[in-house]
Amino acid sequence: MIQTAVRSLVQARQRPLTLSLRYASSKPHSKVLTTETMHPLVRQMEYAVRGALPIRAEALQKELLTDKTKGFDKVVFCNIGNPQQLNQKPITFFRQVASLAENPELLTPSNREALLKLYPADAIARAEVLLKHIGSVGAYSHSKGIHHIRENVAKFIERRDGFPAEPENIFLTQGASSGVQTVIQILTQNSKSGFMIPIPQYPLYSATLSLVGATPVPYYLEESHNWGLNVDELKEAVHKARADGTDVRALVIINPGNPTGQCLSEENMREIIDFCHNERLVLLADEVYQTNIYKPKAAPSTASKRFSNPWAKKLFSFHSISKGMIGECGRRGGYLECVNIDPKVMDQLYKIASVSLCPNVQGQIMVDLMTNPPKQGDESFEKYQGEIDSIYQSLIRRSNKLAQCFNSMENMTCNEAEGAMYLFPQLKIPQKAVDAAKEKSMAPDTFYCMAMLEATGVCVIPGSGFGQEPGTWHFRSTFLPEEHLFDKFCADLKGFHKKFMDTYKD
Ligand code: DCS
Repeated sequence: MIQTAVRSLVQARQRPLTLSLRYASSKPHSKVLTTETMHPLVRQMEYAVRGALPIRAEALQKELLTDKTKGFDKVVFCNIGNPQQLNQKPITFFRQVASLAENPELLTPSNREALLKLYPADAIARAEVLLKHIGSVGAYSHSKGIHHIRENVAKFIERRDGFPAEPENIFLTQGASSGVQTVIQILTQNSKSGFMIPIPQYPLYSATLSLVGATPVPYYLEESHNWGLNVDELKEAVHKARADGTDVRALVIINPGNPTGQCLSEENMREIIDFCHNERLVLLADEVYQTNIYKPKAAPSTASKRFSNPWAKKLFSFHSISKGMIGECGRRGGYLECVNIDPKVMDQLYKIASVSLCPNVQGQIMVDLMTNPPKQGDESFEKYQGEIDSIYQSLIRRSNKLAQCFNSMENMTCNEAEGAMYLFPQLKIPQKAVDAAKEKSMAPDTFYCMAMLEATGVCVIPGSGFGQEPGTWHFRSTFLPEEHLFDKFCADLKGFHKKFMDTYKD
């Protein structure tokens, strides 16, 4: 009796399974997910920093394990601003605190004597304070990020700009990228929603706009004025787009610029704020390179001026642990500050942040350290400051050296970097090379960069990935290869360039 009941129960449970199997087998070749049936906006999206060139570079890296005949033994990834990939050393104090937070066992009183032989007392104290507020780094935090760290970010903004900032208006994010993506998402009402973006631009913007189906409204930076931003160009771009029916609602400013490296003067910044106010635009200020400033247009006292409260009217500003002298790209930390944003929209932002639960906690710890580093008089201050200065000075030397190298080449001109981590030289590509590129169905700048990669192992990104004036050709290279390898790096680029130009001479 019991056996019969069990059998009929089992049969009842099996029935839907048998049915679904039969259904699946009646359509053996129809795949549910193909590139034809996937989301078309995802398929169309492009992101050059990890596009065709880096994909070939990764394959090349594998080939180099067995093929020793290429004339170089490694790929140099200058396609991405990823300093620690090219052996930049992490800031010691930051890693000390992070490692203690990761392994709180080390902080137990019985270990203290041994611990003090390995860690300075201020790193131990910082880790203890952080853990008091965090609990465990393995736990979800508040969706906006740990309140104590947001307080430290607010104090940092206040010290930097001289105006109060509100921890409640700050969201800690997974790098600046996720903050940018969220803000673009909430500003996009429909496909007519327009975002002014610089050309050239960092393709996070074009990629995200194409993902959400919004309309990019390009404005061009002036290469002949060291990639400066002319407000008349902004006015022309917004009026033209509105006349074409685009609902332009935001302006993206990248300062210092990527890929162009320019720094805005304070006067320029004020003009931009007035422009946003007059045109009813929300300002998206991407300031991830705010400490990578080498030759600012502004006087030194105002060079550190950032878009902030109460200067800017409606503003989202982004910062990151990936850049500066920190370069902790892989930890994915950053913050988004919202200034004068409607409280109900802030609630919606909080709702979106909650869907992802929280930014990763180790990234949040790095944001704490970036915004609240050792101070004068602290045990770790000198070492910290020494490490920051040494990376900073080396970046200046390397950027100058690479700019000189590019400017010494035939058919190439390059503006010096006022900031950031990149150079964006312009190339005159001979007609023969343009024809050869066409035969391979490549843009001429991609053809040049591919030839450089195959000849030297150096991976850079063609200008078409960032946008450029039609008819001009560029590429972007970081100046992050290690300083002791830099002369060889420059010599390899020069050698390649000469051969390329000789091969395709008109
Ligand atoms: N904004 C700008 C201007 C950037 O250059 C980058 C990264 C980001 C935001 C996002 O960085 P995080 O998400 O890591 O904070 N720059 C990419 C680039 O061009 N090279 O490296 C990464």
